[in-house]
Amino acid sequence: MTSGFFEGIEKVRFEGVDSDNPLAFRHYNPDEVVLGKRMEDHLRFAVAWWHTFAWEGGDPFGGATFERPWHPQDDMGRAKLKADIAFEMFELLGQPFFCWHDADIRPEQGNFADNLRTLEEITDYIGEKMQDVGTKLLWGTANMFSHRRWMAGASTNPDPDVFAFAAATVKSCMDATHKLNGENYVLWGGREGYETLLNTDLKTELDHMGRFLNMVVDYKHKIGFKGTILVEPKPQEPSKHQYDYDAATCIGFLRKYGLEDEVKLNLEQGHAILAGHSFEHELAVATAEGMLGSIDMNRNDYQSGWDTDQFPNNTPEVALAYYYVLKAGGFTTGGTNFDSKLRRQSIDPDDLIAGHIGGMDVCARGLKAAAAMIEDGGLETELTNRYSGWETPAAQAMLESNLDDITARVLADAVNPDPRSGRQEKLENYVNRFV
Ligand code: XUL
Ligand code: CO
Repeated sequence: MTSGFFEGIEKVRFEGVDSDNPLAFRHYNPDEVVLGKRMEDHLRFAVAWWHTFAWEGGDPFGGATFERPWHPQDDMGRAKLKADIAFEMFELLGQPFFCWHDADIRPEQGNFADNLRTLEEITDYIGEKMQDVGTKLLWGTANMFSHRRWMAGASTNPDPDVFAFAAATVKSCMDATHKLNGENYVLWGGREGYETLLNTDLKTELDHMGRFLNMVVDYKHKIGFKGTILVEPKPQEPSKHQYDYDAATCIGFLRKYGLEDEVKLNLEQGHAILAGHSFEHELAVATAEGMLGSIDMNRNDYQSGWDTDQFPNNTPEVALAYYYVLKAGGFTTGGTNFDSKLRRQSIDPDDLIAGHIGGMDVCARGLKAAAAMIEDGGLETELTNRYSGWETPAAQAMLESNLDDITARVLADAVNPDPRSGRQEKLENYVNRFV
């Protein structure tokens, strides 16, 4: 028996581009083979419990608009109802994965012992539903930003007791993720940053964060968790400045604390935009370092300046994102999480379904365009041509030489290079042929 929340909505099916059914897939066909692999296995879609089920529709000027049957979220009975309805939605959409924060799935109890007890109870309950429905856990994570205890940070908090509470919380969430066969464990530094440098010892806080992450990695090995540990860059919000600013900053941090072989990145489109980058920039930085883990494919409003977490709807952008994912060899443990929330006026149950359908369709189109570009090979050929001068033995030898010898050769051969076109417009036109 279902809860009736999605009454009248049928299982969403692929009907192709000519369908006018608003609740059908036009592009996402899980079984369609793209570059030798099923689309579902390329994209590895996940629903984010936080934004889809826990967010109530509030903003700084007004409270909840959604008024779901599982609100208010302060009671275990309603936490279970929320799980029931979540799995009804996974089934309707054919979602292969989902993601959670501890605070999304169980009510906050105000103390660690009761948080632990209720987390164990709800994750056992969710584990049974996973058996029935077949939706798997892409990642689990700890919410160390909502409760007031975290207001000055978790592992970076000046109070060692908050560091301790954070360590115990992450251990409990890693245990729960491991129990549910999660494929990754995420740490987004929600309040790991500062509001003002006037009260912040930046070096101490970063050292504590590095030590904390090392403990997380040690614990992963201790319990035999085979998934990937991921950190998620974001430049600001909720803190004025977040330590995990962007992919490059995270990579530098991981190297400094000896974690570069243990931790990868969960990159989010909206966070890239907030950092003043394109999403493909963040993906290219991570893949250049072999550190691409997973993605949160929620888009940011380009005019807002804050994190709007909308479902993706820009195919050309998404195509370039998957181009880098495919070039990196595709996802291993990672996937495409929609860390997206409805707009607060979208209060109907079928808005939830439509949001995910739209996101999945745009990603499917993007993936197909990216695959076509890979198959055509045009961008790769351009790159090879552009850097072909470096293929000569003389050019390679220069990299092993020194400024004196190079200068001598520049003088002897009267080296005087002719500038060459970067061909950007031609390349943009090329990409537009595929999207
Ligand atoms: C916050 C955000 C989080 C992380 C997990 O901006 O994106 O949902 O993905 O904590
Ligand atoms: Co996210």
